[in-house]
Amino acid sequence: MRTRTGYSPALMRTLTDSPAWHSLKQHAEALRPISLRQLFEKNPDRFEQLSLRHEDLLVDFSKHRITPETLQLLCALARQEQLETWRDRMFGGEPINSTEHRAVLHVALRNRSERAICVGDRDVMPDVRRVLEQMRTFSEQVRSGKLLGFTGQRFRSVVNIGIGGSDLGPHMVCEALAPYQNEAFRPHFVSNVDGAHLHETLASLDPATTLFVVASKTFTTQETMTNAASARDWLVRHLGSESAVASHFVAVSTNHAAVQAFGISAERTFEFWDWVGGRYSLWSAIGLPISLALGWDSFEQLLAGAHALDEHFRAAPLETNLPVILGLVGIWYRNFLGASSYAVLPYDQHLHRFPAYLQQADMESNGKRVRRDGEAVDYATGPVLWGEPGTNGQHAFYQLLHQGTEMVPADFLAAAEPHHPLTKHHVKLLANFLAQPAALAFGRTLEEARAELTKAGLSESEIEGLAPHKVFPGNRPSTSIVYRKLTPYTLGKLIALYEHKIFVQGVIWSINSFDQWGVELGKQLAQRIIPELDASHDPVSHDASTRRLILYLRQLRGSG
Ligand code: G6Q
Repeated sequence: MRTRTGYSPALMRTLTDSPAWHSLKQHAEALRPISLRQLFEKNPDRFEQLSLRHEDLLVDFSKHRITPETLQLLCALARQEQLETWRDRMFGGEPINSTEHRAVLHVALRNRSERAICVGDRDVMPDVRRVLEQMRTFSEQVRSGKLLGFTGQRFRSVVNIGIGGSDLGPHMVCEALAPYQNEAFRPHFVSNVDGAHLHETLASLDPATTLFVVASKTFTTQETMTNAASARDWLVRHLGSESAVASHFVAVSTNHAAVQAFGISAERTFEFWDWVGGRYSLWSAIGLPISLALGWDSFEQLLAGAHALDEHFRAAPLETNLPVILGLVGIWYRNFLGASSYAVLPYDQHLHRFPAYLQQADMESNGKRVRRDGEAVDYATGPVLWGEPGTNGQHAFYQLLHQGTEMVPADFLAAAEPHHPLTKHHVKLLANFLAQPAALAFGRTLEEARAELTKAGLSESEIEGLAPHKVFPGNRPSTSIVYRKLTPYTLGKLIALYEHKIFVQGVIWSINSFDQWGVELGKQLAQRIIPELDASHDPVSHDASTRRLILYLRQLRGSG
């Protein structure tokens, strides 16, 4: 019997019962007592054997609690779970988002080759190229001043109104590539339904020179529709005419009818498709604020970088495949060494939104507890992802990374060359970027701590009291990622690297990384509560806690 999702229960066996899983469990037990210090002492070729390069991007896996054998066993797990087949199914446009019956084709959006990419028997590339051309023309017209606002003035700002996948990607990219922005034209992002976000953003803007992009795949999202309506009111109020909306608003959506009902014409609507997932959409017209703020060449370079990484992911053997190894190393910690969180620590101020962006990409994709076939998993899936730029984090949460009771595998990222002229700063930044992973990996023993305190002239009793606190257990794993400079091309590669890493892990865990049912329930409840906040009847249908909170809020707001 085949289920609705097309999987035959008779053929199914649990991942945790599989040969590759068992081998990894045994291997983990054997490796557990061996420290990174010992692994480095035993094998002087670790760096050569456990680091990978793609163009100028170097990824060093050698400070992980792994050996070359670990990678072989992890690759065997990937083969057992048919990673290559799943990868080809994604690139082949098959509906691998099974609960929504959709293809997953963000790779088509940045396909710079002549290769056709089909959904069913339809090549999607002509549509992709048509919308890219529409974006290019529009961005160039706005940036050059050919397209003007309602009062005949040049646009100076764009406000992207969107949330989640329609905000985090373009926002992160515009921040990451701020050195490519033009002073005369600035991007702004409004996502939160908290009126403070829109109110404070608009306060600094001139309506006559402000362009709004309403970015919403569905064009029904409560936050975005509320912000868009208030932004339209603000514009009409200041420019004195409803007709101003046509010149100052554009939309990015798959819902043409709702866009038209809002008052945005078909020519000012940028299309995308149901095979583009929200959190994978910055490469589509959702990237319009990027091309507006950074210019078309930069946007194309971003696509080109991602495409280069896609080609690597598609063709490189698993053993030398960057996203595959990054993903498998994550599986190693999550499933075999018990790590529950994962930190991304860019030593790159421009990447300050990167952890927040990856938080959505990773946690919304792999934060799932049932497999594709609907059965509950009996193993851990996506970890908690978090992070902040270095060196700021060093003066905050790194204490826990070094001496806490949790092991948190971390990715450290840094560029060899900065965009600014303050070279002395950059040397210090890089020194910290190198020092932290080394301190985490190799730590400081009790003997070393004692020796340091003796050298500092402390008494024997002072040394005994203090030395245990100065011990760093070490053996704490990290990946170091180095690139020449944070260009649009490099950023495209980095994002695609993480996207495919998430895909790899989803395949191993047999989960659908491309739906997000977990965001539904809270949304439905909020819709029910909206009228109740201003009503006078007792909201008895709620649990006792929610009911009393509603009543208290009504009282504080003066309506209860
Ligand atoms: C992303 C999610 C989610 C989505 C937002 C916005 O993968 O689906 O973050 O992007 O809820 O949705 P709309 O673009 O439809 O407004």
